[in-house]
Amino acid sequence: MKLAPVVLLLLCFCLSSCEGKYGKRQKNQVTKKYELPSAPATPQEDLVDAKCLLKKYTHRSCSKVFCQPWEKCVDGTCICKLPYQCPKDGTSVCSTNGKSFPTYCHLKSFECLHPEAKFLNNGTCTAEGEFSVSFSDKSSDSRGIVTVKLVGQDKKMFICKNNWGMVEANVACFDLGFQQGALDTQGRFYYSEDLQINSTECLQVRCHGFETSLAECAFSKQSAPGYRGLAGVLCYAPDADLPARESFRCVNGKHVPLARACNGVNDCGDQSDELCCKGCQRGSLLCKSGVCIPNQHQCNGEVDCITGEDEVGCEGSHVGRSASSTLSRASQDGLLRKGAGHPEVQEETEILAADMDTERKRIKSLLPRISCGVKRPVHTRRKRIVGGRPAQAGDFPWQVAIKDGDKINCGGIYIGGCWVLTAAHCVRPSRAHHYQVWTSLLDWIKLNSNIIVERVERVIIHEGYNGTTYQNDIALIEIKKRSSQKECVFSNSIPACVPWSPYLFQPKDSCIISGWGREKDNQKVYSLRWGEVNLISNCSQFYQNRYYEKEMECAGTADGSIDACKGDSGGPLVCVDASNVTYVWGIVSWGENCGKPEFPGVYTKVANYFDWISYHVGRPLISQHNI
Ligand code: 4AZ
Repeated sequence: MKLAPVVLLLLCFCLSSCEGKYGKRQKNQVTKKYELPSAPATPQEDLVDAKCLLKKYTHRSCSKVFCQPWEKCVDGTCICKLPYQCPKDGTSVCSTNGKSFPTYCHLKSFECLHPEAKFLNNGTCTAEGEFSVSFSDKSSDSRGIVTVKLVGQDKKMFICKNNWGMVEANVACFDLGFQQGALDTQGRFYYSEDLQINSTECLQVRCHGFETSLAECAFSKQSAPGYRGLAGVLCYAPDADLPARESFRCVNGKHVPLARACNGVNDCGDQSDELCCKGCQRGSLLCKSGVCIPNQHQCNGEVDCITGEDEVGCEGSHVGRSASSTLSRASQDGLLRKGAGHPEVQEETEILAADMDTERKRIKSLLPRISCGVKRPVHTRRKRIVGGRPAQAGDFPWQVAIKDGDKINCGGIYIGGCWVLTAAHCVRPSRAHHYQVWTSLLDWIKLNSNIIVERVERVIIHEGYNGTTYQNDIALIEIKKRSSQKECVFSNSIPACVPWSPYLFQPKDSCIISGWGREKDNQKVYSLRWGEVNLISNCSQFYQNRYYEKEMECAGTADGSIDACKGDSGGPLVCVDASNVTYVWGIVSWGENCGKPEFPGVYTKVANYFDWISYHVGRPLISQHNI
């Protein structure tokens, strides 16, 4: 596969006001600071979560968004994969600087590792007469009508205004070396005589936002509606005139009008205007994680919200899907196709370029995936802890019991491989050989036949565990392998997924606790019981100076009727996402009494310990996305 066919020219026809004002290839730009106004609040300001903005999230913050297939999520940031970590399967591509790569993933991985190399123009590949990409550096300014040139052809082509938005404009400016992308897609552009806008055709371009060159976007030819229908762009320069008020300061230093924050469009270029939202403007959808995505991304066959809800209930609706699949077929054929454009566009169109967005999705589908949090389809009779209900076989396939000598004193959660998660206050490394891990146990008076008893290899307690405050109340149990086996076989168990982001679930979400712990009146319980509790925000009000927001989670019911109690410790608080995937959101840790509404149960917030867990068990075992 070859990259798209363009030489991009940004032609500037300026009034005196823009002469010499904007530099190109801006690297470390210094910008004037326009902070969010403190008062009065505008409607857009109400949509933005100011506390969240302090965390400076961008398109590379994998607690808010998925990483690209050529990146992996490490410590909350998408970092570049090495090229060998890309799937091998694919077609070779020629980059904008003439370098040949075995696949598009290899190209993007290289570009991610060496962003400066894009402008070196040191390669030799030219995509063998089909389409190749190069870049003209004639322009010395930052605004103009965008034109592209097919390699091997003299004719310049214009971009249609139709479908030209900030996402495309940002890509055009990145292509030209403006690191902060575009300031605007509109503007008064002046047309030189020698531009010869007499073409009857323009190119409609469609980008996704991850591209750094227009050549990676999808192009289709359309009949041109005159020069007013042609796309222009004003690339962002640090001294661009913007009113100090009513502007949003992007993490990359660019300022965009506040009216464009939380509208689903990545105006900043680093997505920082869409990642800290309490609500979204019309035309966009609010993910539970506080991210606004464009409506077109809903039900497009690709999950955009880390919480998964944009692809739920999509049967029969295919918003935005048909366009990309049409383009993909064209690109895979390597053909110019007549009449196969976007369905909303009536004109006859001609597909010109390989569709790298489709290629990106294909690469994504080839990445290894782990299996966790999805139960086998058993017919569970919802037959119906403190106030809980009895569990049926297969209801909690991640639940284990930890036996110390004769007594079951704690629960645990199977997370895959040889690993069980529990509370630090449940176990001691020196007693490892005394422990047994029981799986599939339902009732420890009437033992079921499929119970498997495992011995313990070692116990790892969090180094920050404090037995007085219950901070970092988390531990890992490594199960002993059977002498004949290389792996641990938890044949009846299914691992719960380990949450990689604190934004996967929110206060008021309903989650489930399970265990063999005591009833409210301290009555002993022999069968596994479960109950539904809600995540509770602001738990310091119940446990002043004892509750640590970042490390702990509170959950309960308004009347306190359902709660964890003595003996449930170390067991799971699980939450299920929109795609029906179960996560171990908490570990039963502590609480004042049991079943009192003014004292909810306190849980270790597992998402806070993703990196600690992955350090011990290995990232590939628990990483659901982009290992
Ligand atoms: C315990 O002693 C315990 N109500 C666990 C959870 C709670 C209280 C006590 C929460 O293991």
